[in-house]
Amino acid sequence: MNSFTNKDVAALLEEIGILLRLDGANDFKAIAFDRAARTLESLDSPIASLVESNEVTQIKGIGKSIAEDIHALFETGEIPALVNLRNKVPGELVRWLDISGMGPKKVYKIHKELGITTLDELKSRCEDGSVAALSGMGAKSAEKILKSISWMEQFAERCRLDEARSIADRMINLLRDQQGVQEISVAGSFRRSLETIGDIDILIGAEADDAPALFDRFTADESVIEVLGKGDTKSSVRTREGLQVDLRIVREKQFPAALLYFTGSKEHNVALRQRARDRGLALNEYGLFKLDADGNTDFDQPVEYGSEADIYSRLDMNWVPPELREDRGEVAWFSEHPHADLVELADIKGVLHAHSTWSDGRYSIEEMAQACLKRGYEYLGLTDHSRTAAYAGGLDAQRVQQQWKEIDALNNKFAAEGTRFRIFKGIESDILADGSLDYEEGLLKGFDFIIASVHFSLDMPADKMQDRLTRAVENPYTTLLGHPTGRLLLKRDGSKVDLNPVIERAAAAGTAIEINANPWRLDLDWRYGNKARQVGLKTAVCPDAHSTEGIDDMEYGVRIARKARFEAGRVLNTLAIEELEAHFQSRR
Ligand code: DGT
Ligand code: CA
Ligand code: CA
Ligand code: ZN
Repeated sequence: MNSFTNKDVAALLEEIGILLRLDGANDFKAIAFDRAARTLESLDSPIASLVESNEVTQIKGIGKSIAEDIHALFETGEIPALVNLRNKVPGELVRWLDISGMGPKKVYKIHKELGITTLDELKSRCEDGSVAALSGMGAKSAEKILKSISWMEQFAERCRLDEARSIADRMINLLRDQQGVQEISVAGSFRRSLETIGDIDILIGAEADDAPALFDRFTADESVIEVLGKGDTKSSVRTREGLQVDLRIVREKQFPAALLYFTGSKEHNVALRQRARDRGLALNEYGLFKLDADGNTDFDQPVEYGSEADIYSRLDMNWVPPELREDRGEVAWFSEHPHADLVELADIKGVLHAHSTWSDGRYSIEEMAQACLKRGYEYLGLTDHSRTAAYAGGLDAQRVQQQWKEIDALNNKFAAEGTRFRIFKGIESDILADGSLDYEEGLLKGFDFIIASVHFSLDMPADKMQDRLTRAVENPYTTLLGHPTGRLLLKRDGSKVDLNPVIERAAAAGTAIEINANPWRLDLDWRYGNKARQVGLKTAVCPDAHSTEGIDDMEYGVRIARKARFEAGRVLNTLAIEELEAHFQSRR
């Protein structure tokens, strides 16, 4: 019997849904797989045990034929329907889905009508006008596709934090318990929580004798599609996701210095090496050494250390959290301060910025609230879309009033049960082109809090956008500015706007700017962190959840908030219910 987690199975079913659509199948057939995948993701018991007790068909949302697919998976390790589809649907069509605005239907249409399968072919057919000539396409669509492809090419080599995370987790889990592993850590940009990752760096401390077997295990993993290099100290592979993973093995004694070196950034390393030189020392990936009379590294005179913190202390400074190692003032700070009080996931007390079926979310308000409760949160700040966002089911004034009644009823229920949980009445109000919010003042007054976000005309001139955002943050009803540039990482550029003046005005007005935790966004960019700290800007780490699983994106947002040097005290959703309510009221 093979073993799969609910998440594994959900991912495979989701893939079937996507491939079915790319194969031109009926929508209802694909939807059945989507629904089964969603069901599995939110299932409380492990699917494996339901397979064993033959109870899969009893799960609501999973029909007989999908149940058979799941049984086949556990028995044979694969789902025949998926194997067929993978053979039948050209692999590169899946990449077309990364093009902004390209759904499976469009992909299928272009693929069939023009008889093409590769990105290169798509590109040239956009250029020669064939795509524009298809019914329902036009020159504008073709141009959009071209722009998006050029983006993809530019970033083909990088991936998002969530994608890197699943690959890094898998590799670390694979290697951690192998014979001879004394220490193991991820290093590089992933350890620094950069918003996109070029390749994953893994470091192991082990005896030289154990290294070959570890490299063998690494390169033989089933997720590896190509071995890029294999040596005595380093191996590199490409995984089926297309990402490179580097594994380096050093002696346990050398591990802290190597970890420091391979965590980077290069700029941070350069600053540390200079600091070492100033103290008559040489710092490199092998360790810390004295300099000889000529100023060269004297490998015969090593300086003892047992941890990264020891090495920093030899350089007269304190340990720097990896997120901050970007040479943006951290070396000076940690030579004077013991820590930077960075916010932690455990500090986060509630969820702000979430959508329900009232607009474009997948779950009811109650389901979203229960999902928050289950994760230990105290409140849900519900923010469905406002009326201008009609494409996303934005609420008109009447629907807002109806939603408030539902929220009141749920809150009363929580109170009656003695459950310490509150749903705050929020809205994600569109910021109109002139910077105003989306409802009349009379209605705005009734919300507990308001997130103001730009969802259209993202590409207006930078100075106009600056005015638009400034007006929005200075509106007394705005609690929080949502995803300030609207970027989608590796996919779509955000608004071209200098946010520094907006941050100043927001801080002066007491308006916070969110760190959108969706790994596609991570917007506010952490690079504005120093500016934000100077002016005392507050933030909230917001999952922008459109489903219950979306709430778990919080983790990525916290990583970025740390990277931007936010302390818990400047993060609104570290406040307890009553404190947050008081904050909302003080903004009225
Ligand atoms: P990435 O992979 O592009 O997202 O970014 P990193 O930072 O993970 O870069 P990577 O994988 O090329 O190298 C990992 C770390 O190793 C890097 O952050 C610093 C260190 N490193 C690599 N090459 C050099 C170098 O030539 N000089 C210095 N000072 N450090 C280096
Ligand atoms: Ca890397
Ligand atoms: Ca690397
Ligand atoms: Zn939004």
